[in-house]
Amino acid sequence: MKKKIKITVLAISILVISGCSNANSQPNHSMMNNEEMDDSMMNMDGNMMGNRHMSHDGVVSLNDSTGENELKIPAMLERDNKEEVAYTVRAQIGKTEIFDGIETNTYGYNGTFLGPMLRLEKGDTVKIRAINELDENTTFHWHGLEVAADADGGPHDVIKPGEEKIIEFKVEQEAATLWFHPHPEGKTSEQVYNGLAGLVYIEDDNSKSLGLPTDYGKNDIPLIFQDKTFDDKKQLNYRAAMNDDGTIGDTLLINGTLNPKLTVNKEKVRLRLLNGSNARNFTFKLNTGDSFIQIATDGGFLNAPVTLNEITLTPSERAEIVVDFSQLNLENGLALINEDGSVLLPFEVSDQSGAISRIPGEMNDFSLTVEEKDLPVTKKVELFGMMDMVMINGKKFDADRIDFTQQQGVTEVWEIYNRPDMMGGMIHPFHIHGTQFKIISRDGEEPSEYEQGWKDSIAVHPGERVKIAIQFNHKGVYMFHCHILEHEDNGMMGQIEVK
Ligand SMILES: [Cu+2]
Repeated sequence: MKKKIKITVLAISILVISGCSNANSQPNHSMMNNEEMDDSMMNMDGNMMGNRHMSHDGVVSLNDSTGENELKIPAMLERDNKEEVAYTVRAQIGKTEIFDGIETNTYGYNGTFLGPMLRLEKGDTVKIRAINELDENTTFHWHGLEVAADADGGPHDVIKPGEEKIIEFKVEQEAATLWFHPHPEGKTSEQVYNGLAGLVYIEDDNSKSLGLPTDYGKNDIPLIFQDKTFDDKKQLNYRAAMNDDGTIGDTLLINGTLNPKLTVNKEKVRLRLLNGSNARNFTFKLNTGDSFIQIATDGGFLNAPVTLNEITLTPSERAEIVVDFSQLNLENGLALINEDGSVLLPFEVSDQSGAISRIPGEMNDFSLTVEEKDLPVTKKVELFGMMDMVMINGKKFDADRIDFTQQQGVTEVWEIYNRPDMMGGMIHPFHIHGTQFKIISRDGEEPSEYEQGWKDSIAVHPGERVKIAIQFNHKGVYMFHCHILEHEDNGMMGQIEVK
């Protein structure tokens, strides 16, 4: 009897720690590896285990934002000089006052927490002096940028403590909201969790001529969503919070702001959403049930605006949406909320009418051609596993192994399959470096309108087969991996050499 009670307590604590969850939305495995799972299933009262993943109680909810702090807007990074597009980016250790009067140990770029926004233009030749002022190895990865592999900042591009590297590339892709973060082998999750993440905006003639809201920080707002667990000293104790299946926290920070609110005018406001979490999925909606307009995916504008009531972003995915505060009923308060109702970002709407902007009916010329649709599948990726037993095509990452090769400039079709396990499986957000791809189909069906645009990360649901058309414009060895950062660090990553 005593043993049984102990096991039940264990099972409950596992439930509490990791949370069970909806297979459609959240990481949902507990803190056991395969063998432990098998053992405990045999030892345990079947009822408990049997219910574990049937229950859709969800992972730990986020605390509602009280809205007591105005949202911080990342500074736009100044160029080093006027003559060339040169920037200096330092990875630093610091202390940040996230909670009033308390210093939290954090990492940041050119500051103590998170990083600045780099605004690049299509056609720019960019030079970045990347300096590692941490006391551990790091890399500078430009997520979503179509650059040569030696500029991409994958695990091979280690910069040691106290060292620096000049990174050069030409911006050849269209306007988009991208980001940068570290990518050292086995340490990505901890470094991102501690605060290393920044934004890259690309603008081009099209983005500047569309008439969309473009006043940075006023009606063009970046929103980096990250969930954290703070210990009783209000520290980010990654080792204590860490879950091999994806570290989830109860405390939301947006742009590093605790309990944020956003003050806006009665105008159209563009929100550039980035899920910068280690593992949490977000489904964004307005508390009033009102719709909003999506205008962009990870890598560029949609051809036409899409009206949505909610949008789900898995880790590393972005979307740009426009909320028209001149058209909404503000009587009962307006907020961006998560799927489960938790308040992410309350809005305070001033009486000012704000700027005149518009959402044009035509924004881009993205297309999936008949030829691309008809191409045979030439690369198969099978995502499988959980916790630290995660693999791609049955293998864990090996820096010395090339998994695929592809010719530069040649489009191929990849099929990504998320093989479910006995627990039902979980979503894996699959990311490919150095390129933007097109979704051909999900389980044979045309993707929804809101995904008919450039993507560099895609949520692949348990049991789902996704086909994408993908081309690399540069050479070198690139990573492809699950963007649940603990899965990436646990080896759910492979390498493609573009020749
Ligand atoms: Cu994964």
